[in-house]
Amino acid sequence: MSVHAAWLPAESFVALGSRRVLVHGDGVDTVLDEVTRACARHGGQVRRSPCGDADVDLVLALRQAVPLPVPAAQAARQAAGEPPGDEGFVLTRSGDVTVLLADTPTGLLYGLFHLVRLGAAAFTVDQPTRRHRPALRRRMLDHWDNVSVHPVMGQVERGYAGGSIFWRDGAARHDLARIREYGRLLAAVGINAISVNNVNVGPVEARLLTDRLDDVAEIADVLRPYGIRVHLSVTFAAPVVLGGLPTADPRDEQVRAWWATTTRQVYERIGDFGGYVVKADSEGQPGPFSYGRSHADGANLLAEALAPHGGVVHWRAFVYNHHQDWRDRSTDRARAAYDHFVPLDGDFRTNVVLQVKYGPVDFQPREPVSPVLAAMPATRLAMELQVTQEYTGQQRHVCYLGPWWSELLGFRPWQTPERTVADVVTELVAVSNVGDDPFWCGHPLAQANLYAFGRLAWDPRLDPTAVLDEWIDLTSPPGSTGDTGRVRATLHAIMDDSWRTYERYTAPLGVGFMVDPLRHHYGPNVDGYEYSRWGTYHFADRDGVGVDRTRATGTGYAGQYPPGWAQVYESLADCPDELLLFFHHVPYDHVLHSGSTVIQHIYDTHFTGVAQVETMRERWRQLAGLLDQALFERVAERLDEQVRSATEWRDQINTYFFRKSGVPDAHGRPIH
Ligand code: BDP
Repeated sequence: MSVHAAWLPAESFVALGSRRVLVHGDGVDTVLDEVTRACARHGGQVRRSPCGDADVDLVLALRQAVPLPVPAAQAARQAAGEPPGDEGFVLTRSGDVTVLLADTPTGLLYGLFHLVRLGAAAFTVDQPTRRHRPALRRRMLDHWDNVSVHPVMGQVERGYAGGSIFWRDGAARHDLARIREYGRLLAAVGINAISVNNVNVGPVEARLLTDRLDDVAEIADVLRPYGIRVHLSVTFAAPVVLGGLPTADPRDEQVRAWWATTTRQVYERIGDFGGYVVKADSEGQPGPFSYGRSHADGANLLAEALAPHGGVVHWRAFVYNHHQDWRDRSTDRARAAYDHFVPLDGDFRTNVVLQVKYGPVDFQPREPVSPVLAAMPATRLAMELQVTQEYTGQQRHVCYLGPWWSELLGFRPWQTPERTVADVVTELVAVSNVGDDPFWCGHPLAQANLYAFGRLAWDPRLDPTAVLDEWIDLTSPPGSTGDTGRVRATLHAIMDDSWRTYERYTAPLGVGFMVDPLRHHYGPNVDGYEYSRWGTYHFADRDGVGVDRTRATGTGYAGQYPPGWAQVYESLADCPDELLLFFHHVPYDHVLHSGSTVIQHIYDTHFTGVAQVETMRERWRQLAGLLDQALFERVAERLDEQVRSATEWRDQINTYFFRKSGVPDAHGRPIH
């Protein structure tokens, strides 16, 4: 089976490729290559300036390049005003000419893909001069790809789309065509950084920093033309495991010298290398705690080595004790990131980016926004999302996450209209969902999550439903053969609300987890983590369920928020229903804002959730014959599994809570 074009099939270039296009400026080879291919296919003409002929439909030009050959482009330059910046572009249309100006080749490439999104409208509708710029400066994907196959986690940790596109069985794949195609897809949604190996760094992966650096350089060379910089996950113990030093203590002079030299060598090979990603003192990874040092000491050590070369260190805030005593209720994993990092605010060097998971626990389908994001004004912050669907159905379930991310980005920590999470963070990072699967993401519809991540990182205020529409339009959808109106309506009906549907049939009211540890977080196991040391509990008994995180009687976690939210979350009367069990332990007959009791809500949402998945499957079946057959079958088969799995969730959750509470369903549906 060939690799699917995802959101850049040749057809999406029709409007652009059938015009007379002038490309102007130096170093714009990627744009030129895209335009040349599009025109060759769709009958247009490409010109490269300088050329005397001003008779064109579209000008793509670097703003500073002189002379601008076409009067319309000169006028556009005058009208453009302030420079669009490193990655921005200015689009305008006057008379019969569409003009796109940028300051850099990458800005021009982003502009070109913007034109592809606009399609025919870019050439028919008068566009007022408009400057486009990304809201966030770095938009990054972390690949949790192992070079060597990990005995438990496989080639890609939490990967559900086949093997890695970079590595196979301990070596680089050198599949440069595939990596190039990936670079195109990412550039088309504005992603400008990737990290190419797992945050849990094994012995082979550690060597990417030193004797295996050529493999990283090869990837960087292929992605550079698409404006993407490559980063590496490194182990904090590198000076010991690679350098043969007796210690990795951040205050040790030899350790500092080792990082400085090693980093210099990286930059000699990869001049635009992005920097390091570090998971330290977390889930068994080494870190500064072993030497009695703080995470600021640890992060600053690497930042100091990277600073002369313009690199950054992404230091992950996912630090907690995974050997807790479940019987001791005074510890709470949700508190950990704040407790570890907030006291260090102001101590990090300016090229440290603290990478904070969106919620305080671990990529759950519903969690409150991490309070760390509102508590470190003197630190550069990135919010970390999970595009790979570890806890949201593992790319066997349809779960469009755009609405969830949009909610997280729009959260207002101080309850004032002007400052959202998107205003506080300087970047957005996500764990990738891509593998060597022909549809890229295992589930063809999971491509929409990758697409939405990039688009929301570029502009967090975009409406996620409109973003989905863009994706449908550009993919048409992947492999569709006709009746796009019907296909579009059906995809919206299936996907728009699919995250909330997933939430309905899984763990209720924000309590989280309840996933099966043995099946790697897939499917239900209500008590799967209840008596383990990982620190994710629901405390269900015959009287009630939920975690008391109030200051008065619970773990005090709610007190980590600015006063407004602390009050809302602590108050049983005000706490939003969807987070009730995250913050409170309540009896089963507690009445929600919705008017339902907790127990009846559990039953109702689980029955509704499954019915909705059955409807999704029905809707999909009605598209038979309208889509590429392989794609149709892939989705159909996954929807069968989603129905099976959702039913399993419903039955286990409902039965569990019926047996604990003894309260029957008000509507008499079968629960055993
Ligand atoms: C957890 C995953 C684990 C990751 C960890 C992390 O289960 O595989 O290593 O996150 O973010 O959710 O480091």
